[in-house]
Amino acid sequence: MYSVRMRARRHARHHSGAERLVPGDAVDQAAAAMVRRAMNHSRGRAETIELAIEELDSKQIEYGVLPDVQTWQVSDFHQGRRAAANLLCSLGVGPAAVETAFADMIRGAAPDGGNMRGAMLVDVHSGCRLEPDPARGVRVSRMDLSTEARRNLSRVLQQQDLDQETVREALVLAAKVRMAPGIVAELCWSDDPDYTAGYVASPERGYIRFPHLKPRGDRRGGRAFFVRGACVPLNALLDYLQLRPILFDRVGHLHPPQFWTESGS
Ligand code: WAQ
Ligand code: MG
Repeated sequence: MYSVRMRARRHARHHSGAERLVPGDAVDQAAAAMVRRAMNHSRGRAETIELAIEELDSKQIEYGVLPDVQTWQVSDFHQGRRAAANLLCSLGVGPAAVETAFADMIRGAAPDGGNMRGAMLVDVHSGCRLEPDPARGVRVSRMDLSTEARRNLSRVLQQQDLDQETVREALVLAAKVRMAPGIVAELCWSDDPDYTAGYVASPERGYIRFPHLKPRGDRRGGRAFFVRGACVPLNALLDYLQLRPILFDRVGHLHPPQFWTESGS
């Protein structure tokens, strides 16, 4: 198996990235698809594109199952953010951590107000950011779907018109993150100006989507991984997220969408 990673920059900032785990005979295709994506992106055309292709020992590859998926319908991004914040609290993420994550992602989580290339790590209790480089963040890689799981996932997602690359990729990333040591939850919304949906994923409740977590046209997006910072050594967590290869060969359930109500659901 090979790890194929892409990162692109534009105007001296993070533009887009992608990561796959594919057999040797699919490397060229995967790389070409990534280049195509960076060149035809809703954020504009990339100015520099870097590809990294590495062979991995297939004995090291672990297998996993994707989370269950559910959409919580919300009327706008204000309501979406309230719903996501409530859910995070119910999962054990403390108020300071929820506050840090939302404030930073709304402002642009990198120190210059731009998007980070990766995710921030937020301590569930103190709300402090723990990632070593707050401009770069932590980039999760070396995860993908098996060929069969990709087919099954498409079939499942089609039932609710969700079979898009954005959704499939987010699910795979969230699936790896929720298996990480010390992770309580993840909050994400896209940096794509036309894509307003986001999610909260957790070991406990799976992948819960919100159709609106930001206003349309907003180019800011990001990810926050909420961690029990006192319980796991940071290096073990970083190694897991960046280096451990995981192939998801089983899909979870797709639950019917639900309307979120202010009183809590
Ligand atoms: N590792 C860590 N952080 C990442 C990674 C990664 N591999 N890829 C992206 N990020 C961070 C980075 O800060 C991006 O700016 C931000 O996440 C958003 O990335 O169910 O499209 O690829 O409808 O724009 C979620 C909803 C879509 C899907 C998420 O994220 C659904 C999305 P994007
Ligand atoms: Mg994006």
